[in-house]
Amino acid sequence: MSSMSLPYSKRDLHYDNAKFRHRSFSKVISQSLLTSNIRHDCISCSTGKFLLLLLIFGVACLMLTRTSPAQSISDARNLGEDKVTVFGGTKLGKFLRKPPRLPPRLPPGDSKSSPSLNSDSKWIDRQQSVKKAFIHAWSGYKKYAMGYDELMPVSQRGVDGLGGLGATIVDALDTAMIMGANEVASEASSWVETQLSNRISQKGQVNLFETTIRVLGGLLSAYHLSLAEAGTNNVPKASVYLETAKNLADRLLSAFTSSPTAIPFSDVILHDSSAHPAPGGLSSTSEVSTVQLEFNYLSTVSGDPKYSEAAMKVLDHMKTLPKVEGLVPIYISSHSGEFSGNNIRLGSRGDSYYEYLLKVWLQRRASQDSNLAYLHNMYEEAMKGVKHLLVRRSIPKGLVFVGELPYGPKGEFSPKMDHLVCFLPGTLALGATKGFTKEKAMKDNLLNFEDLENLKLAEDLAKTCFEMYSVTSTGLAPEIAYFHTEEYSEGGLDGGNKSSEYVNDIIIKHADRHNLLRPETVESLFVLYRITEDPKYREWGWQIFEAFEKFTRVDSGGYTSLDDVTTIPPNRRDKMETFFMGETLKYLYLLFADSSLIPLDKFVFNSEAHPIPIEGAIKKE
Ligand code: DMJ
Repeated sequence: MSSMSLPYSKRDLHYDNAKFRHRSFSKVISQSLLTSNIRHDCISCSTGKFLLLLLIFGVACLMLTRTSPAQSISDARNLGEDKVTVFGGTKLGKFLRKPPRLPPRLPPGDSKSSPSLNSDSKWIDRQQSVKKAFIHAWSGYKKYAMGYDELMPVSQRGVDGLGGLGATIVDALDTAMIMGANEVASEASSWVETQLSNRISQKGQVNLFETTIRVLGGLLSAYHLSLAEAGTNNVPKASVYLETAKNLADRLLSAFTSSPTAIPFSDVILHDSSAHPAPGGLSSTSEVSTVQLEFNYLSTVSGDPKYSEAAMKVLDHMKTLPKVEGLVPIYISSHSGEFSGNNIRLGSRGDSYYEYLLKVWLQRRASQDSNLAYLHNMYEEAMKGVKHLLVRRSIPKGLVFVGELPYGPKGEFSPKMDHLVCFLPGTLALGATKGFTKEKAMKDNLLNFEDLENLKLAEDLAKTCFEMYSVTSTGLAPEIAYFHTEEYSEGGLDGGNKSSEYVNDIIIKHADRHNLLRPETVESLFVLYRITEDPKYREWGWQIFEAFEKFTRVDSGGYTSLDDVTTIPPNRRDKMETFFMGETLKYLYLLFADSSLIPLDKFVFNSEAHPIPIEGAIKKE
């Protein structure tokens, strides 16, 4: 490849080593005792020994009496509708949480002078704003669309765009549980308990992928979280979630069993459990490879391997197919089992193939009986391919972006990047540290050169994804952006924010100016914040949240997608996608939460943001 296609040179890597000089509080105390003059003065006299003992006793007391973040939150806030109880304050917290990292509580007068307490309370406030937004979204859905898949908040009605399984309810349920939005959680859960099984046995055509990531994934997370919250294996609600999940998955399995190859059909008729290929027999590559986390977990908790076996055959088979430096075309035939066409991209129809290679490996890598190293190899090879073939820099300001190869590796490069590609910074960061903080991963020597390079790319791409928001008049990203390069430019198509440094780098075509309330950028900001602990990711997330509040909130209830993010006021599209409550608001809430809430070394988030426990990382169910 020419150097043009290798903007990601090794020279780009530089690390802020000062960050890794951080030492724990106890280490600081013990090291200063061992090394400073105080040691000589104190230890040589009995007053000194007494003082030393007093100091150690004091430190021990502080460590034992630190308040949990959840406790701090419930003390600090009372939102009225829902008493704020975050999972961390319940039994779930006891076994999911690492010791909280908040500082000890100071008397009221002192807290003003503490920058760390001030900044904690800023994030607690912001977290509560996200929770309020979630409750507002639910209030619109409940008023006008209860039982429908989605809310049309402007025309105040519901619509079934996903087969009629009340997808918003199931998508939102675990978010409500995580936020401690108790009223929403109880309304959503009673709908699931009383209505969903009937719907599943009566409804018609659903898409295997959409139903798996949203409905099956939502049920499985709710199952896990309700067991964890109760701290016991015998929770009636949890058994309903599990039974409903099995009922649904048993029907979805026909997509696998009806196909002549390992590649499942794309659609299932729920009421008769029949399955059908997409027109032309072509499935999206991302769809067939984005069901494994859910089917694997269902096998684990039901004790029946059939779900996992069917789903894992897809990846097993994909391992054997020819690829372009680990990259794959966006279509695959369920008739032949082969990829179709040459179109390679990490946006729509390609995206979560790469995401699940990593996450399925993370989910199962601790399990004794499976050797899934091939998934990690496929992931690593693909990321090398991304860096080699798809990553470039824009001009004039040098934003790093991921383009497409619509005609394969021999065809022309397209500097087009879907908003969907913004899942990639999060995935790259997760792949680099396996969910640990960068600090810990560095300290424990867990990062090889590839990991460091991927982490750097993750940070650069997260910036680009953020700039796709801040370059527009509304502060919201378009569905698709193009990047100005030596080979590609188009005038008069900027995002409208003339004060953005990147206004000449990002091109937004008229047809691509809509915003569907998508989660990918805030998802990546959340993962990058957890991993790097750099507060800029929280600030960026807050900026995005404020723009959602300003332009997409519908006063009567709910939030709406927009037609054009480059004009003010933007035309409203009249749809609240289920992933706004399932993903976007969940990731924003978690971005502002304590890092021990749904920790990344214990959970993988499915493609619809439903957390699924990593095998062996938390107690057996
Ligand atoms: C979600 O349904 C999932 O994240 C999916 O994998 C891709 N797109 C939407 C959200 O944008």
